This record gives sequence, structure tokens and C-alpha cells, in this order.
Amino acid sequence: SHPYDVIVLGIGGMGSAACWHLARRGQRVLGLERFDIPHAMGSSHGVNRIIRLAYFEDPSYVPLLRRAYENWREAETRFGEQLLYVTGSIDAGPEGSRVVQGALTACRLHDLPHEILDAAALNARFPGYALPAGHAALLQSEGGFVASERGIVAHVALAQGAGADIRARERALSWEPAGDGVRVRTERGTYEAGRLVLAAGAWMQDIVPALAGRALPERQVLGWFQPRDPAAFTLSTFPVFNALFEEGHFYGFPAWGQPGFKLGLYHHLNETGPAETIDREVHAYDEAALRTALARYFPKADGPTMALRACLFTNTPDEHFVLDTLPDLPQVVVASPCSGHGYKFCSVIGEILADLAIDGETRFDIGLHRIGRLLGTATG
Ligand code: PYC
Repeated sequence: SHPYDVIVLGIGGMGSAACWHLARRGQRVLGLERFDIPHAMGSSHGVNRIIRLAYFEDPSYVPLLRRAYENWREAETRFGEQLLYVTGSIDAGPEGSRVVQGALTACRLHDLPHEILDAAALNARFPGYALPAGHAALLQSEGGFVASERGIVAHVALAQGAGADIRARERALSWEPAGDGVRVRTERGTYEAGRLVLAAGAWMQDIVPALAGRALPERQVLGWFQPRDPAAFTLSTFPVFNALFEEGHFYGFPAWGQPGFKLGLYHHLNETGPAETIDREVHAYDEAALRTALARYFPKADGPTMALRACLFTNTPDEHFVLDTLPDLPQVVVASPCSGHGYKFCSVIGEILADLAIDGETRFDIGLHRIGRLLGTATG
């Protein structure tokens, strides 16, 4: 038999959660991370990520989200630290636009409490917002954010508490099938196990041939700006948002964890490139792209810049996830890329990856996320 039941490559959001769910089910787990745990080279740094139930992308995410909420709550209870903060969530845009209509469809199909507000009503209720006339907003009371770096710390601690062997600064050089199991060679040694979970985020296309060109790292820049009126950007006065404006699809958070109101532009400047070399510096033009929308739609937050940080999306062509075993290698499970909207799901994806690694199947509906849909659709 193998000394480990499962090796997990990549101890970021998804990999750390997988380690916990595997170890708590009695699996002997080896978790390997090439950088520090946590680190700022990938997709989980910058303190927090939005969580929301009124999922405009597709209503079939809602059952996964309900389980994600349950699992985050269980993780924070067991870890002894709050990870999920409820602020309410807003999905806004021109009346009838995809974000508003999609969120409404998800609410109706899944009986989620919600309110629709016009721009004037939203701006009066939440003075941090200055939505333009003709825009509408769906407010869902359970939305909020997850402390993303702390989520990794929590999942690693829980996994270690359940017996997982987790190692940072140990880069994997190659993996291959070995009989009905796997062999992984790293800078420090060679390991065998029955199953392999690949959760390498922006590096997935480099280590899974089937994902080459179908899981493209994209540079993303987040800004934190000091509000002129801090009272309008607190956890109780400012719901997290996704909003379609003339300049693009923006998202943001109340001030939390570090100084300033946090603002980002989905698919920022559309810059893709290999994870190894993509630009992780931040430039004046990045700041300018955020400050234009800041001044126009959040004028009460238009104070000094507090921080700017680059991180990565990893996009599939249809922007759904990849959660599956490999077609010819059922002992290999692939997780993420999550196309910029995955972190909130880590707590349930960890459970799903454990299901796939142990049983080859899961009770959750992952029909949107099967790898087969991507084969033959390389985009770059
Ligand atoms: O899932 O709300 C989200 C989100 C916003 C920006 C990137 N992801």
C-alpha cells in the first residue's frame, strides 16, 4: 500500500480545504506548496473575497453556496475565529442587465429573500453608493465576504489537527500515474499515493496538459482608498457589491482588515499571461482605471490611495470551474481554475474534492464544472 492515501498539490484556498476534508475522513494526506502558506503569488491574498447567494452567473451555483456557508461556519467554529462576515450583497447595473436579471433569477428559483431598489433608493439607504439614474440594484441580506488568507490558515490548521502532513516551500517537479496510484517528484523527494488532487490555481495549465490554453491566468489589480466619510463604508453601512457600470464590471467591499474601501474591476485590463511571469507589479495606469470609477460612483470614498495589489484570476472559456477527475486517470482530481469567482466556494469545493478523491463521485451537482466541456476548445 502507499504511505499516503492522497497527495494534494497547491495549498491555497482549494487545496487547504481539500486537505481538511480528506484528513477528517481518515485519509492519510500529504499537502505540498511551492511558496509560503499563505502567499501573495496567486489568487487568495488581499484579505477578503466576496460571498453571495444571489448568484447572477447561474442559479445552479446556489446549492453549492448554501453548503459553502455551512462549511465556512463549521470551519470558523472549529478554528475559533470568524471567517465569514455578513454585510448584505448588492448586484447592480442598468435595469434589465445580466447582473441584476441573473441575481433575480437565482433568488426566484431558490426562494432567496431579496429587495430590488432603484438608484435613488439604494443611494439613500447606503450613502457610500452613488449609482447612476437608470440603474437598479438587487439587495440580498446574506451576502458578505470571507477572510481569504485566514481561511487558508484555518483549513491548514484543521487539516493538521486531523493528521495531514502539509509542507510549504517544496515545489513539485512532475507527477505521473504509477499503477492505479500516482507518483510525485519534488525538489526534496519522491512520493507515492493512491490519489492526487491538483489545486495549483494559475499554474494548472502548466501541470495538466488537458488544461493548456483553457485555464488562462489573468492579472487583476485591487485598490484600497481612504473614504472621506468612513461611516459610509463600514460592515454595517456598506454591502459588498458587483456592479456593471459604463467603464466595466466593478466589485467592492466595506473597509476591513486593512485601511480603505476596497475596489476592483472584473478582468481589470484584460492582461493574460503565464503564471510564472505575469506582471505582479502595480502601475499608475492600474490605479487610474480604478480611480475613475471611484470618483464617479463612490465619491465619498475618493480619498488617498492606501494600497494597490496585483493578484490572479484563472479563466476557463465559459468562466465556470473545473471540478472533475481526469478522463483517463480516475485517480487524479482537478480543482480550480475558478475564473475569478471561486474563493467563496473553497469550503464546499474542499468537500467535493474529497468526495471525488475517495469515491470518484459527489452528491453535489457539478454538471457545469466537468472538464469534458473544455476539451477541444483551447483559447490561447
Ligand atoms: O465573486 O463577487 C465575486 C467577485 C467579484 C470579483 C471577483 N469575483
